[in-house]
Amino acid sequence: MKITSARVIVTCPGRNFVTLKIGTDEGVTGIGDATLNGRELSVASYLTDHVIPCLIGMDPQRIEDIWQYLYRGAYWRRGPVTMSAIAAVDTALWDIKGKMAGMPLYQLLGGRSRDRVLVYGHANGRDLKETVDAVGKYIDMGYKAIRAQSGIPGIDKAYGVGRGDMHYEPADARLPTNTVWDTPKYLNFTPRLFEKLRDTYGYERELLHDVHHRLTPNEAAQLGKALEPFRLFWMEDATPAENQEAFRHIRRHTTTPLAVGEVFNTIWDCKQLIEEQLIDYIRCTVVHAGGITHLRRIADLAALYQVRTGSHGATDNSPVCMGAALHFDTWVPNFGIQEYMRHTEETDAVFPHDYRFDDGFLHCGEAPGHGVEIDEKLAAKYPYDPACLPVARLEDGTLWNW
Ligand code: KDG
Ligand code: MG
Repeated sequence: MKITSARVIVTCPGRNFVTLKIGTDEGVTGIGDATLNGRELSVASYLTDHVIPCLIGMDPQRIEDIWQYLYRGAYWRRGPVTMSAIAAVDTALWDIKGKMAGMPLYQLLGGRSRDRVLVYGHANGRDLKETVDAVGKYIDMGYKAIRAQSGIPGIDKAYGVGRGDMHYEPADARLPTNTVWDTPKYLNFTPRLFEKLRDTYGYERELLHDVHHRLTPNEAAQLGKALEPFRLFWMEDATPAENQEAFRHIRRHTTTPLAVGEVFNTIWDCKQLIEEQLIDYIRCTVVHAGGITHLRRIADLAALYQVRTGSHGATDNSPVCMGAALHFDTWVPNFGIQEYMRHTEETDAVFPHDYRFDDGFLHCGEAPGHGVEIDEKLAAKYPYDPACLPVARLEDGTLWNW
């Protein structure tokens, strides 16, 4: 069997997505997500200019060997562009293998470990009241786990606050928008938000919160401690994790569960965090961490240390990534939770899929492969529309972590 074609499809049905489609001499095709929010065309070029010429003629059944070829063979390893490109190839090849076998992807991985996949949705509001109401709406929709983010008095454009009724989409302008960050205001406000949420809705639902890399290790330790009475499912990205050791300090001072990893690309980015049991959940997902083949290695390492998975599932991961992630979640023994930010109707129409939401859980489908396709005619109607993620600055103008 041979790969006879591979093409990159860039489309913007409300937001930008990059998809790799691989064709074979047996007529079976597979697709993989290659979207890197705000840097989409770099992955498109990496694939078109550097990867696709190597793929033509290769045997698509040799998923592991092709992964190693693209990782070791480039000499330049790791990084979000390389690993998203490798992920796209890997996802498309697992899709093809599933279709050849006539089996859904989770069966190829080892079969079901669970009947359904617990997901968390995103509730956000411009202020405390709006956020409390938004959490109520998610409870009404059946969600068992809800991430709460709120506008903060005195902070302009806080992370996680949507515009109107739109899904929260941070990549909103051709050049990065400026947002302002103020740690003391955030630290004063956030425990009050979760106190109010627990007073209003009790302790039955899981609540999550994303700090989005804004705090120092000691500030993160303070916040974790202050949130303990409100029993969060997790506190995410409390401090930037390039310095994995920083989590020792946070861990020593709080029992609030810690989640990290949406910006990680390889097992090396999380090795110390996992081996020293400095986190509870690892958030890598298919598209940014080298595909199913590599994500499985990360999850297996994590399982040794009772660290569970909590894959990134923002809208900038396309339905192709979500479909593949749900098969992974259905199999992976040390599953924790899956993030689920619903895509718009336009996006769902471009990427027909067989996964479905029911009562707080997602179910992957039974179609062979990962169960997601791309409607290329419809995709062509939505040309690429460059959009950047914002930057954050302190009130004195110092650049901070967005
Ligand atoms: O592209 C960046 C988003 O994916 C990110 O800001 C979303 O932090 C995020 C999350 O937890 O979903
Ligand atoms: Mg996050």
